[in-house]
Amino acid sequence: MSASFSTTLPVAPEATREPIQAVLDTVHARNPHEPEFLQAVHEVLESIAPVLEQHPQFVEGGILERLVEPERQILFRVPWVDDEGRLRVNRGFRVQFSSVLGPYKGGLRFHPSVNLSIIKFLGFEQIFKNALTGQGIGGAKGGSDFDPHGRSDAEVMRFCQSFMNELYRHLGEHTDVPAGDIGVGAREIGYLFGQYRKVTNRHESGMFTGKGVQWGGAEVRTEATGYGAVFFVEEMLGRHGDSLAGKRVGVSGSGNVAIYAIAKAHQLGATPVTASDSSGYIVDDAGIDVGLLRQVKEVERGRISEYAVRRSGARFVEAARPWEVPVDVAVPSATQNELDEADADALIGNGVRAVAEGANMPSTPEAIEAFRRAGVLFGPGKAANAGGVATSALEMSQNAARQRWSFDDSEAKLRSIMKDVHDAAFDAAERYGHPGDYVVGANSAGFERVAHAMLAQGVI
Ligand code: NDP
Ligand code: 2IT
Repeated sequence: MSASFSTTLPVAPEATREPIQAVLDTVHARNPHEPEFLQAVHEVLESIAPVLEQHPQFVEGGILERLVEPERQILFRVPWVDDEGRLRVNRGFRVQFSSVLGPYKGGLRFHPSVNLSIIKFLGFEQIFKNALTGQGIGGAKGGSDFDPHGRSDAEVMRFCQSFMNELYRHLGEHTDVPAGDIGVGAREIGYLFGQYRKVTNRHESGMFTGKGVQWGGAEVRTEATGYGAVFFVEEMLGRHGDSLAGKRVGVSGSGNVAIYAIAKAHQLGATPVTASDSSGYIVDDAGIDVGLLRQVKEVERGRISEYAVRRSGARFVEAARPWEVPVDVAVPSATQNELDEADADALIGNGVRAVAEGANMPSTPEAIEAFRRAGVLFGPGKAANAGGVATSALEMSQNAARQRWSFDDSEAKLRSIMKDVHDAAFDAAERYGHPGDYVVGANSAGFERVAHAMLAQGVI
C-alpha cells in the first residue's frame, strides 16, 4: 500500500516530499500489519516537512530512514502459573527505539490488546516526547498481552517476576529505564523492581521510575501525567487570555492519568464532569468526587459504573464514550484511537475550546483534522502528557544524587517543565510557518533535537 499525504498538513516542495514519501513507502512495505505504528509514523513524518526544508542535512544524513527502525526489539516468552495451578504463557515486549539523547526511557503496558504494533507506536512517540522535555532520555516502550484485571495479587506477582526474569538483562539505570503505563501501576512496579533487585543483586534505584515514595520514588510522579496535561491546557488557554476557571472539563479513562487530571482540574477552579472505562462513562454535573473515584478504581479496582451507584446525581452510560457530553475542555486519558471524527464533531458542536491528550494518540487523524478545521486548541500527547516522563527524569536525577525533593518543589518543577514544553511547541510551530498548530510544533521541536544529535553522533 502506498502512503499518502493528508491535505491540510504542511505541503512541502518536491525536494522534501519525495524523501518523506520514500521512507513512508518503506515503512509500509516492512510493517504491513502494524496499523498503529504506521499511524504514528505518518503523523510525525507528514508534519515535519518544513523542518527538512530548512535542514537538508537531515535528509542527506538519512535521519528518517534510521529513526523509523528501532535500535533493538526484544520479544520473549513469559510463562507463569495461575492460582489454580494452570500454566499460562504471555508474550513480553521491549522496543528500544532511540538512545541518542540518553538511556532508553518509556513505560510498560500490560493489556490484552498489546502487540508489536502498539508497542512500536508508543516507542516511536516516546522518542519525540522525551526530546521535547529537554531532558537526557531516549525513547522505548514495552509490555505484555497479560491482563491484570481480575487477577489476584499473587498471580500478578508471579507474572511480574517471570517477566523480569528475562527483561532484567536489557535494563539498567544507564541503559534502559522502564516506568508504568496502562495496567502497570504501583503494585506491578513494586514486584518488577523487587525481582530486578533479586536477580541482579543490585539495589539500583534509577533503573525504574514510578517507584513508591518510601523506596526511591519521586514525589509527584504518580500525579504528574494528569496534572501536567491540565497545566498544558492552562498554558494553551493562557496564550488566548483565557483560563480553566469556571470551565466544564470532560475526561475519559479512570486510571492514573484520568484521576489526577480530574484532581488538578478541580484545583484550578474547573468542573470535571466525566470519567470512563472500557464499559462506559459516568457524568456528574456537580463535579467528579475524586475521593470516591479513587476508592472505586484504585482501592477496590472496581468498574466505573460503581461510582454512579454510590453518588447521587451521577449517572452511568453503558457502552458509550463521554464525548457526547457538552464540555469546554476535553482531556482524553484512556487509550489510543478512543476519540474519532464523529466524537470530535460532537465536541465541536457543543463548543469545545481546547483538547489536551492525556493518553497516547487517543485522537484519530480524522479527529485531529476536524479540530484543526474548527480552530480548537489541540495539544497532542507528545506535548500534553509529557509531564509523566519528565517527572520520571526528575526521579532518575534524585536517585542518582541520593536526594529527595519535596512535593511542592517537585510540583513547581513540573509546572515549569509543562510551560517550557508548551513554549517549545508553540515557538516551533511559529518558526516553521504553522502558528498555533501544536502538532507541527511538538513534532518539529522534538524531531530537531533528535536529528541534530543523530547527525553529530554519526551513522550508528
Ligand atoms: P491505567 O491502566 O491507570 O488506566 C487506563 C484507563 O483507560 C482505565 O480506565 C481503562 O479502563 C481505560 N482503557 C484502557 N484501555 C481501554 C480500551 N481499549 N478501551 C476503553 N478504555 C480503556 O493507565 P494510565 O492512566 O496510566 O494510561 C492511560 C493513557 O495515558 C494511556 O494511553 C497511556 O499510554 C497514557 N500515558 C500514561 C502515562 C503515565 O504516566 N501513566 C504517561 C503518559 C501517557 P479499563 O479498566 O476498563 O480497561
Ligand atoms: O507514555 C508515557 O510517557 C509513559 N507511560 C511514562 C513513561 C515514563 O518513563 O515515565
